[in-house]
Amino acid sequence: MLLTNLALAPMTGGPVIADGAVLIEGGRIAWAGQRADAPSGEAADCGGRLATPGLIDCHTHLVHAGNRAGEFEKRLTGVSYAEIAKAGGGIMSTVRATRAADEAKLLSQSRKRLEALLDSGVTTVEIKSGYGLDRETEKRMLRTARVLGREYPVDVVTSYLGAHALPPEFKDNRQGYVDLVCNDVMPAVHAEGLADAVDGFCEGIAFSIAEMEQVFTTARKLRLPVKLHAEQLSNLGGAAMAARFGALSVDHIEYLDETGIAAMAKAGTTAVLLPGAFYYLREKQAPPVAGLRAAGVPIAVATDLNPGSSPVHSMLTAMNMACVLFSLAPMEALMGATANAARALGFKDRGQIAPGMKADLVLWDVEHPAELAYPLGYNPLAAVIKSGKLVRGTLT
Ligand code: DI6
Ligand code: FE
Repeated sequence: MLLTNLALAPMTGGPVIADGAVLIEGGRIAWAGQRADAPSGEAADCGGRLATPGLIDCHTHLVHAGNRAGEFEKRLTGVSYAEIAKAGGGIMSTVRATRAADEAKLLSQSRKRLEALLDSGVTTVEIKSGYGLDRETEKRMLRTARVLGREYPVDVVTSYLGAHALPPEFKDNRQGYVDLVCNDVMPAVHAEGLADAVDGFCEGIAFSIAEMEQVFTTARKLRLPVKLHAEQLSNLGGAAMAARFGALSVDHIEYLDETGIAAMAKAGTTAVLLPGAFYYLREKQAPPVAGLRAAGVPIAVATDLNPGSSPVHSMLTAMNMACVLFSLAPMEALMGATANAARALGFKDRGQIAPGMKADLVLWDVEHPAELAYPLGYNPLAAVIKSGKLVRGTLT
């Protein structure tokens, strides 16, 4: 299939191609470039729309049960996210709801969230566990994520986030829980092929550096790549520790310092910015974007779609927030939602419009890519091509 008469944002480092064409063969991009140079053959006219790589949301907690709008009301009266967590709300409130939900209920609630996310042009999504904290519920969450990947035209990659919060049954036995994560649940989800990576939350209200090191050491033994929620509310040095384990990404990083940036640059770790959480928690300290740029650390952007700190269901919204709140350039935000998000997930076969890449493309009714990150609540999506197949909209 040859697509012509489209502007191309290839996200390969090259410029936007005003009058481009893309040849798709066998679910892959066979050729991309100026229309004048296109191979001959039957062509579909795309009406001058802009084509970007399919968007990649590299950090979500979209499989969960329940709702935390009540906490939103509390936070608006001045109670902090950390205070709510300490009082047994926050993540634990979603853990209770998720433990109580069977697979059918988890699926039906999660489908609606995924459908919203797909409306924003997402063709690959990462989904974490972490609201079960016991073996069976963690497995149920990850199984649900796998089912969603079969039901919808999207590639789902999963992360086991056992080290998300300390479950109440281990309240006086932190090491007992870390042992459960390392010796029981992680090997179990790995054995069933349910986890593509291992994640953790390194924070005063969650797990320490020493605890996360144990989790990552086990992940390394199982050859599972790691990533970390770090330096979100304070600077514990989690980013540098994760970089020592060759982490794919370190996420949030509002409080990241120069040492952490240097460690990430050296390890080739991607920085994942989650402006939705920053927005909802009304954080004051923005991540060190200038330092990341200067050190050459790739910057990705994700929704962090979760019921507490970031009920954001659109990659376009996350891109907008990354521009407005963190001063990313619109093209940087798009890079963060495509090529750099692919890196954050360890993919080399997507996130760019280039020969050999998966043919995951979105066509937009815009003239320039900056228009994608500019409006809020407006969706210029015109068509989605997933693995070479038109799965939404029309080509012209
Ligand atoms: N950081 C986050 O942004 C999510 N988890 C985490 O470790 C939020 C989880 C929640 O509030 O439910
Ligand atoms: Fe998160």
